[in-house]
Amino acid sequence: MYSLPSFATLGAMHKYSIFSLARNAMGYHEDWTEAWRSPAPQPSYDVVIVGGGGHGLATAYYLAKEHGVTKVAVLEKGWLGGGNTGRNTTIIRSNYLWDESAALYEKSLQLYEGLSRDLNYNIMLSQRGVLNLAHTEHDLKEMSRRVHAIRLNGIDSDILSPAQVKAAVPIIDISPDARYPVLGASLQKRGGVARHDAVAWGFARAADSRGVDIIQNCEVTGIRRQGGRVEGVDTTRGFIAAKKVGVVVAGHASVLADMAGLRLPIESHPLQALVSEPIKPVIHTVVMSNTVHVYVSQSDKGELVIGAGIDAYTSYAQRGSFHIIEGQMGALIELFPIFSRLRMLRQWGGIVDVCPDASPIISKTPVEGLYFNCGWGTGGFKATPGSGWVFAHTVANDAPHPIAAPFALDRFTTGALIDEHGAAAVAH
Ligand code: FAD
Ligand code: PYC
Repeated sequence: MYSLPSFATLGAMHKYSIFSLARNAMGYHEDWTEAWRSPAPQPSYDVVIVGGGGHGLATAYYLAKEHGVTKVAVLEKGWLGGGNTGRNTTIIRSNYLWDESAALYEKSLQLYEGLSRDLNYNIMLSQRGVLNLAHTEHDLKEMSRRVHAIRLNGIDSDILSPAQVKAAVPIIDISPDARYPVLGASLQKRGGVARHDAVAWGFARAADSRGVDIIQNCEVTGIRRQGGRVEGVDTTRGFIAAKKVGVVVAGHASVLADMAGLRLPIESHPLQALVSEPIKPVIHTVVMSNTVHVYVSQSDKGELVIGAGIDAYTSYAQRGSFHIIEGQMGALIELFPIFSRLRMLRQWGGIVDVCPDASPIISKTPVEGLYFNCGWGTGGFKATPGSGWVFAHTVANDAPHPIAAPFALDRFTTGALIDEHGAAAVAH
């Protein structure tokens, strides 16, 4: 049977932990094994991936694992995951409207479900469910259409009554005279959150162990082409030749496309988020409302993670405007009056590249050997493994993976757009 430790034992344990903390702080950690190497760039590679976010690292990992392509470098201008991968609010789900998107995002969710084991790295996937609220009759009809379409694709999706929403989230205000009355919600139970940096670090470590060179502080400043073919990239660490170049730079896809003489149908916008001071667990699922432009979940540290839609103007500044925060906090407090006295801790922004149909581009380009994976807008974290999986196939085979084929650039000339504005769940 467990017996309580004596005061003397507690004192000794306390001293031990202070000693151990001090020892680690003073340099004991110096002998830790690196999670990945930091090699100097080689003169040439079979594949150079530009962008060391989750998508670029996942692409490199699956190139090595699934296609045996290991002479690969990932070039990152800053630090791994310092772009949108480390700035997002970590929501994962696959409740998209159209068949093409369902296949892509569901593949990704399934990869997420086995990712900690595959990478041997805990990405802290928490399938706590994602609720999308309906506030009007129109929302209810739209929600019902979506839930049926999602189910027809074999993906889990349920409709909840206001009472069921209240049971799932007791602190929400569902009174009929509320400013934004809750008339119902859709729920994807398999949706949830994962630790964003862990996803980047897990992919980085696993790619490195298969021979991929991960090179940080290496900005690509030019894409060289000879005639119709890519030759390599100019970087702040010199020219690097490559048979193939995959560009995966989230908010800077147009900048990189310009280097190759291409134009993409993309607008770049700030998207911001913020967290509150930590509090005891009060919200056990993810709650989103597209109508009022706010969503919230609670982190393992207890902070509320809160976001809104994009800032509507185009910009490369990684911050957002105050009026968006004001609107999102107003909406949050209408839905959750209990949060009215909560203090906010910090706010940040990222740049999201948005296509006219709110769907990504995963594509070959008119330049032979040059590929783009971009335009994930506000919703690419959930797609990280799936995006890497299909893009690795596209790059390795110089032909789109069947799941990626509908997301090629030619849809902007054929008109076969995949309009997912509604599924974005945050306005863009
Ligand atoms: P990034 O992580 O941005 O990686 C691209 C990398 O390219 C960057 O590290 C950058 O430094 C590098 N780079 C750029 N230019 C160069 C260059 N010239 N040379 C070398 N490297 C370069 N999605 C969801 O699914 N769920 C969410 O809850 C969610 N919330 C979000 C909240 C916010 C506030 C933001 C900003 C985004 C959110 N997203 C969400 C979207 C999601 O974060 C992105 O779609 C996704 O992380 C993109 O991953 P990535 O690897 O393509 O991009
Ligand atoms: O795509 O689920 C999403 C999302 C949530 C917040 C930002 N994007």
